[in-house]
Amino acid sequence: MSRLILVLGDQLTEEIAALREADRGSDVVVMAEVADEASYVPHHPKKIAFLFAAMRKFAARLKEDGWDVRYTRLDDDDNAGSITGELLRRAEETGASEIIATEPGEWRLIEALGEMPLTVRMIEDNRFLASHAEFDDWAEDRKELRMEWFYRQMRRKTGYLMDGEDPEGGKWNYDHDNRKPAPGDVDFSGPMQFTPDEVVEEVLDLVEKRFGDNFGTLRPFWFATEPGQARRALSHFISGGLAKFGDFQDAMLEKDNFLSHSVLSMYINAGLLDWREVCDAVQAAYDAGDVPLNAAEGFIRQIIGWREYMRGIYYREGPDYTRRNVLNHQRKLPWFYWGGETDMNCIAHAVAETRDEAYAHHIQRLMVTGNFALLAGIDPAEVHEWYLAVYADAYEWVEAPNVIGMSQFADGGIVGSKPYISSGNYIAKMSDYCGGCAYDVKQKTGEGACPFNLLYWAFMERHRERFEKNPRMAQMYRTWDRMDEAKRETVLSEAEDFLERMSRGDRV
Ligand code: FAD
Ligand code: DLZ
Ligand code: SF4
Repeated sequence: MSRLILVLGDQLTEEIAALREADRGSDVVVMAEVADEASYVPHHPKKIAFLFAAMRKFAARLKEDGWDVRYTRLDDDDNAGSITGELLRRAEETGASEIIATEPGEWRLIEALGEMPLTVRMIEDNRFLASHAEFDDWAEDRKELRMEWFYRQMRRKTGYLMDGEDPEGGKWNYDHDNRKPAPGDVDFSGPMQFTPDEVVEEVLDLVEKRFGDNFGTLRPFWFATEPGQARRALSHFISGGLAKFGDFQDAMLEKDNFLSHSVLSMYINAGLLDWREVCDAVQAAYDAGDVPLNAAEGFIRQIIGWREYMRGIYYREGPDYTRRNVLNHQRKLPWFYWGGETDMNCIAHAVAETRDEAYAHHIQRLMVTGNFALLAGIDPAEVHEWYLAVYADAYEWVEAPNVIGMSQFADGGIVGSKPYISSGNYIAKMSDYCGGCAYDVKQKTGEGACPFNLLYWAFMERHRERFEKNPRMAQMYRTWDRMDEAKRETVLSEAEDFLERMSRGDRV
């Protein structure tokens, strides 16, 4: 009897675990565009279009290769509306009683599959370097799960940038060389862009009709939607962007949305590119002498370090991770995250880029929108939903540890040893946003003072009990305590006033 092989929208590779277990002669592949997946958060239209187009093309390739693929389009009359509904419908149609699935990247779907009235065999996703067991082994009995130690293990395991037992160049991590402020301009032309073909155009029309009101601009649409294109985007980055990736990894420029970032995460996460292929290409560029060590190491660390580590945390911490809120932050996410107006140029710029591209680079996510949400005491569940919705690369397994853990410290310090907070100074140093801002980054209080400056100290004071003893924050508490008392009171009351005005919906 045939079995159903589930392939989800972010599992688009012939190498995916469930397909490797399947029998091309007798099993039936199930793929479905469904309303539930497209609307459990209001995804950016570009994200939906990217996945639907890539799914349709993948299904066509499988069919050409001789698979029996049952593909449901969003507007098909008999579309059951959910992944589990589609599986049930296909089970009835084919008489199959067993489903083979690759473990989904969100607990929500893992649980739904687990509750189905059919036998579901869930196989761990094989697209990662570290299995759950390996991560748990590493994490077991450690007091702190710091990424750096996990990363070193992954370097040894893969042999990337290794000189025998030692790291290439003598150091494991060149992060300190990767914090150069924004240059005047960058000579990388940005990610490779692709003209929509017929399949993509058809999907764009559908998405426009069904999701046109979601936050985010659909057209122009330039993403790769098949592996060959994604590979070309990778080569383009390796030859044009990688060399500068290290130096300007943390920089932000108003007129350049991408700087030297690869813009490959959406392709890697959806299965169009394999992490190994990406890292091999980086290692080869380094071996050929085309890129410096700090660039190659910085990039490889993001993939075999941060990316793998985040996944490990998500599955280890379990389904309640997205509801953690140790700082008890309750404020609603301000309207300007969804495109409302704000005078804060850094936020306005990061949100506009997010709206236009379904993309913002790491430091914009962490030190602009993330930093502000944390300083302003926004409910981390709302912050999490926003990030999950607006970025083309967002699935909970990678988004939640970045947001709940790294960015909002809502997990109490599992991912980070201290919260990622900064006043306006950091943004002024790393970007050119402050020059064009209605606020003055140098001003600490009074009319026109940068809100980050006020909120930074208000956050420190609000959470004194938790962070005062943190050795990495003690110096800042000493600076705050040395300030004149009247000034401290002014800072706190102006911060409070700012937050009240923001929550009332005034333009801030
Ligand atoms: P590059 O800067 O070129 O980095 C290279 C690759 O490294 C990326 O493609 C990605 O695969 C990997 N990578 C880098 N940093 C991380 C990280 N912290 N965690 C996991 N992988 C990483 N990444 C996602 O893939 N999906 C998300 O939903 C997501 N949400 C985030 C939310 C917040 C608040 C923060 C601070 C970070 C988030 N990240 C997320 C991580 C990172 O910002 C993105 O991976 C990166 O910006 C993608 O752009 P890029 O491909 O140009 O990356
Ligand atoms: C994100 C997404 C969207 C928008 N739509 C679909 C879909 O219609 N069908 C599908 O199989 N997958 C979709 N996805 C990706 C899933 O939401 C993703 O597989 C889970 O969140 C687990 O990572
Ligand atoms: Fe952002 Fe403050 Fe700079 Fe304005 S002055 S761009 S609010 S950091």
